[in-house]
Amino acid sequence: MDYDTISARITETGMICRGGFHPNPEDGLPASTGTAILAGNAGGDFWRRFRAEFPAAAGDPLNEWSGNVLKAIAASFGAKILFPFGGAPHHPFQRWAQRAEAVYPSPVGPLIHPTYGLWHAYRGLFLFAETFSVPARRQAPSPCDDCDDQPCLHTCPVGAMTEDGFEMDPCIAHLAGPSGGDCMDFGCAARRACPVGAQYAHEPDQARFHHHAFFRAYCP
Ligand code: B12
Ligand code: SF4
Ligand code: SF4
Repeated sequence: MDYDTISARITETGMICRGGFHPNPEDGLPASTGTAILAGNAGGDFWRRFRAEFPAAAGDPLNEWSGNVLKAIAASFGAKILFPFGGAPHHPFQRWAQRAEAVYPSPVGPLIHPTYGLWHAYRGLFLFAETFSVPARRQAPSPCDDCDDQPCLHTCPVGAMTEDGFEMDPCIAHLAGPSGGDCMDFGCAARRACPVGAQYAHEPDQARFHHHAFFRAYCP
């Protein structure tokens, strides 16, 4: 087994390989795991591929689609796979991601990536019994370290992004109201205010899909 082969298979799907690590007991993975490889997405390739296969997607087929695609890859390699979705208890994907690649907690919740900014997500973690080499974790600091203005914390029209975390109630109330359309149609304004990785920001169709799904799931 080798990292480049797995990475190439993931790239064929429109997703990307997000690094890997050799688990230790604190990672909470099965002791039989020699190597863990993370798959995720950033940028438009992933979205266009999904849309080509689900042109009029309703509900939440994105998890179903990415889950099926990654399950097939795992089976072909004889690997196990874990997913970030599927209800509580949630797997600690953000913790695993920080083991696999240079990503850091941002003030607003999602991990920030030096290239993709806040515009990336995780889709699955492959567990291989074999121990094989993975690329060294990139040495890049958090973009937040040099961001004095922190526009992500000062742009939300209802102050739902705070230094103490994300407050869902004011966000959902705003999305339901007459001025919530900007976030519903173009995505979270606070996230869009971050200057890092702007070229990876969601396309309007993708932004609408995610925000409508978020709203449907959490609107009381
Ligand atoms: C529940 C959940 C939510 C809830 C609550 C979020 C929360 N902050 O608690 C709600 C519905 C609000 C939500 C919203 C969103 N979410 Co969400 N969510 C999840 C989910 C399913 C579980 C999170 C969890 O409780 N994990 C369990 C704990 C034990 O895992 P963990 O890795 O240890 O994670 C926590 C700690 O590591 C801690 N943390 C992270 N870094 C550090 C560093 C230190 C030093 C410490 C002490 C702690 C700490 O923060 C994590 C979350 O609480 C994850 C998927 C997953 N399985 O992780 C996605 C996930 C976190 N969400 C994601 C995203 C993109 C979003 C949204 C932007 C968009 C959306 N999908 O609607 C919004 C953003 C809201 C916001 N500002 O936080 C992405 C984040 C990707 C990234 N770049 O990091 C994830 C990873 C899903 C994915 N498929 O990639 N989400
Ligand atoms: S706006 Fe600045 S502080 Fe906020 S996530 Fe982006 S880089 Fe980090
Ligand atoms: S979606 Fe809009 S209302 Fe909700 S946190 Fe982002 S900017 Fe604020």
